This record gives sequence, structure tokens and C-alpha cells, in this order.
Amino acid sequence: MADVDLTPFERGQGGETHQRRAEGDDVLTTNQGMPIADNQNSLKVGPRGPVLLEDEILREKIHHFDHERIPERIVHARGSAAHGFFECYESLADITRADLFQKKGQRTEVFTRFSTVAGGAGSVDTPRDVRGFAVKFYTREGNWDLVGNNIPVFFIQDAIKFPDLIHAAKMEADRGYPQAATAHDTFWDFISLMPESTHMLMWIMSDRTLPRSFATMEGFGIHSFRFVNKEGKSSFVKFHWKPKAGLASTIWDETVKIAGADPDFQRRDLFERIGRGDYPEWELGIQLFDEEWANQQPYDVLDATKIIPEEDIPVRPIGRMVLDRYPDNFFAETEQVAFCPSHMVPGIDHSNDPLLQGRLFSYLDTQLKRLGSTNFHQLPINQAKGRPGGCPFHNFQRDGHMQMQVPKGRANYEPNSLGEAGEIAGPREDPETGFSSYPAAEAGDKLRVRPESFADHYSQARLFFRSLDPAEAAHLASAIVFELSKVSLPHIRTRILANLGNVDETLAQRVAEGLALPVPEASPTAAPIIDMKPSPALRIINGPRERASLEGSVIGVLIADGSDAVALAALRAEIEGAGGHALLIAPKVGAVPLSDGSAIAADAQLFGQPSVTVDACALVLSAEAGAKLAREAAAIQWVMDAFGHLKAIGHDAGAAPLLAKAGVEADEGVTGLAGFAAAAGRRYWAREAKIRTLA
Ligand code: HDE
Repeated sequence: MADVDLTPFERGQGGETHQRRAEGDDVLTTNQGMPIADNQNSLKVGPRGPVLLEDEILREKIHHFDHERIPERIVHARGSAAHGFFECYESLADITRADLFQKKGQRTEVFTRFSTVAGGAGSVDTPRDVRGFAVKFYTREGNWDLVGNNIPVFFIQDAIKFPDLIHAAKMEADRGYPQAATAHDTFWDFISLMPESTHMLMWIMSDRTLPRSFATMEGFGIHSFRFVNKEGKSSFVKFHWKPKAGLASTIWDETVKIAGADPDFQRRDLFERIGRGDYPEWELGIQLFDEEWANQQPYDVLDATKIIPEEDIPVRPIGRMVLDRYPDNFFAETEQVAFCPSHMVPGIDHSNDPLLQGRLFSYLDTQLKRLGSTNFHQLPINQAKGRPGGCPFHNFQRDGHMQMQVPKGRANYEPNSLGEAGEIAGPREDPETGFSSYPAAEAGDKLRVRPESFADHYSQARLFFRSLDPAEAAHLASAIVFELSKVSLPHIRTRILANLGNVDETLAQRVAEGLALPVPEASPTAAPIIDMKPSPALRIINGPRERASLEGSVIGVLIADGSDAVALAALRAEIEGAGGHALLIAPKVGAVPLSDGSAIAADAQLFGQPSVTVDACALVLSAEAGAKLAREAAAIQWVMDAFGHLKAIGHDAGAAPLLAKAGVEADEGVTGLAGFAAAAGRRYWAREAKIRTLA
């Protein structure tokens, strides 16, 4: 540029956006490795002239950007994931030869992705929706994907209905809404015509679809799978993930507000938990049974709309999963991870569940569409990296889009005898260690039918509903009223009410009342309904696994000018001591002057951190600040919501005017600051009847 007459700004000398390389920095290059001198300006004819097509640097950069997006997953598009490990509690060699279960203490790397189902990749984290719970185990004998949900049953019994289900559930085809919500005509139309979905309907209308965080929800493999041991003996197995933090859900009003306050609520929670060292942890449990036991049950274990009650076969813990590392790059890992139920390892096999059988095809197929190449298994996140040393896989599959490997030699077929001439011959099969399918005896006529053993669509829906705590049952009934109120076609509501009559007459009655509609006659059933013994394990509220401690929880601590420094320090110590995290919230974040003349920075601002984003609330306020905040809408709402969402509220005397203004009434969950941590780990369900009408 020596001969060109340019100003210092035009030369990039006065331009503050130029970040020039310093000693030790990598040189910025094109994708071909050519060093770049100027990353701010395109190539022009004169400073104000047209841009030249020859500008390869501009074209390459824009071209790559234009292609940054890949098709999002048709379902489970919105998700978040983390790395971690699985640790085996004891050898399961007697029941499975799967390598990851052979030794006590043996660790296997995992990558786990949680997701919602219906919404697009940019939708919110907290719709009423099923959550995906997909775990990739990088075992030494290949990748095993356990692709489950946070609900142990599914809507349909046969894979052939899946496209209909998803079309009906996602946004309506003509209007393009609602996004990530089932409260609309087409979903309920489909459900009303598919009585097999009634059991799942109970689960999705319960608090199960409003998990507080990924760390406080269960996971289920759903289908019956097979374990096969070294001797070739097989048992059926169902998989469960039980969260160490306990089960916790949100309240509908809270969920709706979270969606506005923080659309990334659960993603952020996963990221921040891991960052704080509060690693989310689950136990993997199994229900093990044989063919003979299965044949005696009133339901079919191959039917994905059925559970096996834990009271019949207790869940046996076999290991734990800890997620301790957030991905380095969201796209490369979370977006490109390819889960396939067909990814099996020796010692684990499929069952004949017709839903599972359809999935074995679908996931492989969808990865090709999404990731664009049959070589998706070569992406770092998908590589079978569990085997110590060397190549993660060896076979004669070759070429294809984006082949990352450079195979040596000419042996790209087998059998070959090239090894006899000293050439590379390639890998060979091994009947001893290789995967062999369980030789289940199968015979029958070729039929397009549903087995008679799948005909009972209501007994387990009833079991679920009647196993709930009254508070949870009320949430469920109210959720159906809410959703059906959004349904515009009256005949759909009536058909649902008729189906609910088969689940439980009182449920049909409550929902009908909530809609101000008459209760229709119950719909005809394909099989007699059985009254099964209620299963307390199905409850969240007052159930055996409800969250009862502060571990991993976030406590919002509201402070303002003049807050008592000693009380605040004691409260924080108490919260942290109980395994919780104290998040300091104040009207102004930079520096909050405390009573002892010191100042402290807050973590969040009152207006941007409504109480729906925390698990419990404490207020450490001077008398002046309490009186001032009692005239501040955001503060009043903060407390009002905490109370309305049945959270523990710990406070000092200064907060009294604010509490009074927010309508807080004395109860077990409203405490002083000392001892607050002991009260803060749970919700106060008894409060609900006093403040909210539920169906
Ligand atoms: Fe999926 N499902 N699904 N699903 N599913 C997908 O695969 C499908 C089913 C589940 O975090 C897709 O990679 C069919 C049951 C999870 O990446 C697709 C049927 C369960 C995830 C697909 C089912 C699940 C998916 C979309 C009926 C619980 C997200 C993108 C036969 C046991 C995995 C993709 C992740 C994703 C098909 C039913 C769980 C299209 C055909 C039952 C957790 O292949």
C-alpha cells in the first residue's frame, strides 16, 4: 500500500477494531492456512468503491457462515448436554457380559443430552413437555446409547404411529403455532382418538413435565431390553436413572414466569451447577425379570405404554453417573452428538417391543439427514473412543462424504489373503468377543396387527393417577383443564372427558367441572380395567424420592443498603454448609453497603432475577430498606411469587413491611434466618389450598 494515498484510519492505524497479533498469538488464517492481514475490511476499488468478487477471504468467510446451520432434530431439537462418567457399583458378570458392568469401580466416559421434545432449537427450556434423557457410554467394546426420557412410558405402542403423533403435537401446520406446547386442537384430537396414549397423558399432565432442573428428574430407558451373560443366558431389563438431588418440579404459574424470565433456565442451571462443582448425579438402576415372570403379568412387558411397578420389582442400583464437564463447544458436541438406540454392545440386546424396533431404524436414518454423511461416527463426539489405544473402530467401510480417515493399503474387502504377502490385511471377526444376537425363538404368520396383550389402555393410567399425592393429583386435573380450555373444538374435549372416565370417575368429574361441561359416559374399552395396587414410587410430592435437602439448590438472598453484615455472613455459611448456593440479589449490583461499613457485590439485580429462578428465598434487610422495598413492585412480586410458589422464606425483622405488603402469611415455611437452611430444601404443599383454586 506504500504508493496509495490513505489516511491513518484507512490504513487501520487509527481503527480501534484492529486487534493485531502479539507475540505468542496464532496467526489468523483462511481455511486453507493463508495468513490474513486485515479481518475488518473487504477488498474494494478505492476506499468508497465497489467490493471485488476476487476477495477470497470475504467469500470464504461468508460462505462458511451461510452454511453454519444444519437441520435441527425433528424432535428433541432443544437440548443441553454434559460430559461425565459412569461408575459401576459391582460386577454384573452373572447377568450380562457387557464390559462396562464387569468390575466394581470401573469407570466409563459418558456424554448425556437432555432435551424437550416438541419445540424448535430456539424455543424455551420450560414448556410442559417430556424431557429427553440420552446417555452415550463410550465403553471399551463400543458405544452404547441409552436413549430415554424422563417418563417411563410412551404415547404409542407401535413406531408406525410416531410421525402422526409428532405432527399432531408440534405447531399446527397452517398457522405455525403454538411452539413447544401441547395445549392445542391437533394434539388433543390425536390423543382423544388414541386411548393407548392415556397412561402417558397422565404423566405429561402431572408435574413430571415441569422438572425444576435436569438434575432433579428421573430418567428411564422405557423399553424392556435384554441382558445376556457369557453363557448366553438372557434376562429382561428395564433401566432407570434416579437423581441424587431428589425429585423436584415447578408449579405451573412459576413455569410460565420462568419462560419469560430466563428462556435458558435449565441450560443455565446445568452449566452453572457444573461450574460450581455441584455435579449432577444419578444412580443407574435396573429392574430385572425373566420370561416366566413377564408372562404372569396383566400387561405385556413389550408394550411401551406400561411400567413395571417398583413395588413388584424393586429398582436395583448398579452404578452412578456424574456429569462434571460442560462441553467446550455447543455445536461440535451437543448439536452433533448422534444417539441411536441401535448402538448396542455385547451383553445388551433388544426386545421385540415394536416401538423400539422402529427406533432402531429411525435414529440412524435421521443422523444422515442431520449431519449429512454416513461418516457421522467419525465426529469427535461420536467416536467410539472407549477402547484403550489405537483406532476406535476397524472395518472395511470406506469413503463417503467427509471421510476423515486415511486407510492404508488396498485391503478394503474381506475375506482377503493379502496378509500372506506381507500386506495390510485389515481386521477380522471374532466369534468369542464379538456381538452375537440373543437367539430368541421366533415364528409366526406375517401379520399387520397389534397383540391382544396390548389391549388394556386404562389400568395403568388409573394406577398412576391413584398413586399421586392429593396435591399432585390436583395439579394434574388443573393441567388438563388448562389445556382443554385452549382446545377450540368442543367434540375433542368431550371425547377426552369420556376417556378420562375410564381412568377415574372423580378425575373426569373434576376436569368437567373445571371446564363447566357435563361429564359424558365413559368411552368403550378394548379390555377390562384392572385396579392395580397404588405405587407410592410414582409420586413426586411426598413420595420416596422427593427433594428434601438444599444440595445443589440455589437460594436467592435479597439484600439492600444497610443489610446486617453478621446475619448475612451467618446465613451464607448455613446455606453453603447445607450444600446449597446463596445467590445475592440486590436492587443495584455493583456494591451494596452493609451495616458494618463494608460493601459487597451482588450476583444479580432484583429486576432481572425474579424469585421463580431460585429454589427458596431469604431476605436480609434493614428497617429502612424493608420499608423502601415495600413500595417497589419488583420486590413485592419477588416475595409474592416465592410465597405463591410454596417456597421457604427466611427473613429478619427489617423485611416485615415487605412481607406484609406481599400478603405473606405465617406458616411452617416462613421462618427466621437462623435455621432457615433446614427449612429451605422443600416446598410447603399445605400452603397451596389457601392461595390457589385447583381443579
Ligand atoms: Fe425418539 N427420536 N423416537 N424417542 N428420541 C429422536 O433422533 C423416534 C422415542 C428420544 O438428545 C430423533 O437424533 C421414533 C421414545 C430422545 O439427540 C428421531 C420413535 C423415546 C431423543 C427419533 C421415537 C425417545 C430422540 C430425532 C418411535 C424414549 C433425543 C433426532 C418409534 C425412550 C436424542 C434424533 C438426542 C430423538 C425417532 C420414540 C427418546 C427422529 C421413530 C420411546 C431422548 O430419530
